[in-house]
Amino acid sequence: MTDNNRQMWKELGIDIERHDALMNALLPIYQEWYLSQKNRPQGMGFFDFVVGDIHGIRVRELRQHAIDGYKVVATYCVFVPEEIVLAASAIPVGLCAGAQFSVPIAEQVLPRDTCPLIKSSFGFKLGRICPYVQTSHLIVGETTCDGKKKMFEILAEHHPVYVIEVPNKKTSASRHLWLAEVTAFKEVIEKLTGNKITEASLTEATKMLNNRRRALQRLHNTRKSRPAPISGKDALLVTQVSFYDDVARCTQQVNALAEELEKRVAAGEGVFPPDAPRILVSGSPMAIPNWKLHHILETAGAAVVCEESCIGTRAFSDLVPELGGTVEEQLGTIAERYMHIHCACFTPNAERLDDIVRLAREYQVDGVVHYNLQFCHTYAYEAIKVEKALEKEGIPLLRIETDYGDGDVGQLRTRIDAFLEMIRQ
Ligand code: BJ8
Repeated sequence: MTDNNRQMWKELGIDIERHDALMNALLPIYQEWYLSQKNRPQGMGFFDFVVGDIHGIRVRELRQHAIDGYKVVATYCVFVPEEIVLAASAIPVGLCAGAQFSVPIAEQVLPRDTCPLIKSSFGFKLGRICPYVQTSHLIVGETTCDGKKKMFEILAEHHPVYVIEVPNKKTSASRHLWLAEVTAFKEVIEKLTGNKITEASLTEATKMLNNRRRALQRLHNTRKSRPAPISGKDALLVTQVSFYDDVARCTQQVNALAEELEKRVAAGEGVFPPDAPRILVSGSPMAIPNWKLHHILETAGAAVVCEESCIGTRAFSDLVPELGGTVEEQLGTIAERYMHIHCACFTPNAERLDDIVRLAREYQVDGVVHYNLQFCHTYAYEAIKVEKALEKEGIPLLRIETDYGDGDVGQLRTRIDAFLEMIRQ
């Protein structure tokens, strides 16, 4: 941690003592869980560097952007159309919400029986620990689940917040509401930035984000091979970093990594033995630095080869068709693309079940682990349907409900060991 960083954090109003405690907890875990992995691709060097200076260089870039008169827009959900943010020369940043560290701070205010993702994100702001939050001019929330939408009301007492209404169904009436919300969001962003979104700027932003999605698709395609050329932990990290790194730079780095992985696949090289049980993790998102489940699975001998999650396939599977047209026409195309994110907040949500079965086949998995953040009711209820869908296909499932703490690690290890043993037989 350089003196320059500390000075910047002070200027951002960060609670330095708490922040030091967070870094002192986080970086040794990264060292132990990530850097100790064998035969990692060289392309992970960039992502190690990003994590090593997680609150340094990128925050400095965002601050410079703000000093130059532009805006930074923070988000928590893949439903926020980043195309609109970029098209107004603002920078979208997906906020961290995956750390246990900020949960007790949030519990001073929020009900304890709230999902850890909500508590973690709120605690980062309340505790003044996250320089990304402090750098942002606006946090964009959504109405995807009850806990989040009520938390945003309280968060608005501490930071400028705007909430987008995400419908709960995928009917044509819901699509109309969603398009109206996307259009209203464009107006909010234009007002915030003072920049008019044009046909050209929206087209350009769409291309940039599609290129990042294509790069992520390319990387994740390599995980379909046996043996997998990259660990699940590393692949998860790449997706996590893609939420806050510069879009063009990240795209370039992901493509470089994907190229290396394609060579590994061609040479039949991997990071696990070819007979390691292949696992699809499906469910609640794993925001950075939530690596707990992947770490337990992979240190138990499994290979995590896919995440059906918003920090996974839901973030990059669908592109926005690059059709051009007027701003209104492009907003319509963008809105429709986002309606293909099969979040458990939708009812019914059969498309997610289809996706899980399809991904299980494409990635040649031996089993699925359904990952449920504690107190996340939408995913917990949907797990019942996931179980039935997978049973029909003869694909084994393990349902996990957990938080960000380490209190249940021993119990999780025992259950995961038994699940892998059952798969191996
Ligand atoms: S599109 S999954 S990123 S809402 S906060 S629903 S874990 S109780 S995060 Fe999500 Fe958008 Fe949907 Fe994806 Fe449950 Fe927690 Fe709510 Fe959560």
